[in-house]
Amino acid sequence: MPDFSRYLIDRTLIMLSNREPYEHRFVEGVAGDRAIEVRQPPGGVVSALDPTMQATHGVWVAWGSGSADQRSADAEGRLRVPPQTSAYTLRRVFLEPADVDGFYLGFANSSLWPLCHLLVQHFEYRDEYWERYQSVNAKFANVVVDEVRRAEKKPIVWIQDYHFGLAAAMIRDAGEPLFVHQFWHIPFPPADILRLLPVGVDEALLRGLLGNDLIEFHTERYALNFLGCVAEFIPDAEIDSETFVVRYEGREIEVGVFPISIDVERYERLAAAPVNTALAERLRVRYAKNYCRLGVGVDRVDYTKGIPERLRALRVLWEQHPEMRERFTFLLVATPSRSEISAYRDLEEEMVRGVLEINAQFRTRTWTPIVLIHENVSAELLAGVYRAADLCLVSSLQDGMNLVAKEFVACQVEERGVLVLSRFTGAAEEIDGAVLINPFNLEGFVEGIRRAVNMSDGERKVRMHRMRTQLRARTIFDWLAAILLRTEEIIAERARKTGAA
Ligand code: ADQ
Repeated sequence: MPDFSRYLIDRTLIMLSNREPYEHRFVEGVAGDRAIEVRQPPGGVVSALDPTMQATHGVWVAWGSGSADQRSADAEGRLRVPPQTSAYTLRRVFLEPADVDGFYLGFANSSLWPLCHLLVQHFEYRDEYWERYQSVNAKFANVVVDEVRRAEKKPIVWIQDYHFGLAAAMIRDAGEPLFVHQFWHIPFPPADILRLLPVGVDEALLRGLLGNDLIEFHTERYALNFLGCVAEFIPDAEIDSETFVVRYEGREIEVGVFPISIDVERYERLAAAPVNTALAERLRVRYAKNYCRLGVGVDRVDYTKGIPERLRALRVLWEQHPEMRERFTFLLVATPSRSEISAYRDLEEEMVRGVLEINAQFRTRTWTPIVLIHENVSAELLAGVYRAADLCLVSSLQDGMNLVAKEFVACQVEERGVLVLSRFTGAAEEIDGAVLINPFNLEGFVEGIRRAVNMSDGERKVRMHRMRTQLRARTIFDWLAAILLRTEEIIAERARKTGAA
């Protein structure tokens, strides 16, 4: 990991995200008493940003979602983390159940999430959602402004994701001198989709984002979509399409492309650990014996991930190509997600039903086509699963980046696996060496799986080796360094300009 303390030397970094880096929960003790447990929620982004915060001693503002979060913080929701080293401040913001419903489950995940993924059939809008999104954004923005005022050094605010589309402008309105930037982790939709929001809501969201000095996306496609939306809805903004700079309210806002990645070394290390060498061996003995190939899929159960489409392709594969029966087993590791939303519950049911039906249709005495592990498994275990696999199926209908694809590549220490990757992921625009598929094109998808199953050992190795070399050159720490460097450059360029003026 690079030394991040060389960035932000004379700055205080104030991070804003919905998920917090440390969560306190009440757990049942052995004697039936209640104990408090602290844990770091899983996910690559938090685990990459946490060391940066530790190195730069900033403040992280986030929703205090754990059952013992309030108990573990002071009256203002502040505490020092990580528990062992107290390197930086976590400032928790507590939400009412109605806030969680309207802001998080409502506008963020039932309105914006489907729109950004172009899956308009799941789009649901209510005024109540929008009102809560505004009030919760204002609540977080006020807390950030409070931290800005307390900061010992000049503040840089870094906002994560689509939960806080309005926060940048709200923070700027407080009038403090600061630099604000925001990473948008999911796709950004074209104007024709954004306008499914009521008139005025689309515009308010864009004006909120234009409160930033820099807005970061994974791919140029999303950056161009954002600029297209600004061109259509914000007549008083002027766009320089060469430099991706927007001039608005007397300021310049830069739109940048920074594809996210993973902690490659960590996944390589996990995959190569003796315990995973043994696990991969056991999985292969069990599911990939006698020339049988093992495929894997690893997903949060979300309608953007194309799980029913993948199951349909597998069914057709085994139906139309009987020689694939007993030659190819698929391990599906799927963790439930956002189960409060009915579309997600329906999808869980559809997935489980689909697996049962396929297994009933094709199972033999010695072979089960699909093995479903229906839970959240540890990164350690995932690494073993990725290592054991001959192919990984990523079938997202739309996906900002897709970290599963990169994790699979990192864990393929024997360079045997084939990545079958939806062309609608950000990863597909970056990774060179995958078998690209379109999950909406059933025949093409089936053909892609067949190609991966039948691919020669030589071609597998060449492709995987190429992907691994690319991935090592672009880790999550390179992503982070590129963003921190660009913010420093913009700040320096501005200082020069104002100095010259
Ligand atoms: P997500 O939609 O959550 O993130 P993704 O990039 O696929 O999507 O990451 C999912 C993470 O969850 C991976 O680290 C994976 O290992 C883990 N995971 C999935 N299923 C799991 C299981 N059953 N058990 C344990 N862990 C599991 C959003 C955007 C993405 C973007 C990321 C980062 O939607 O497009 O890549 O942010 O910017």
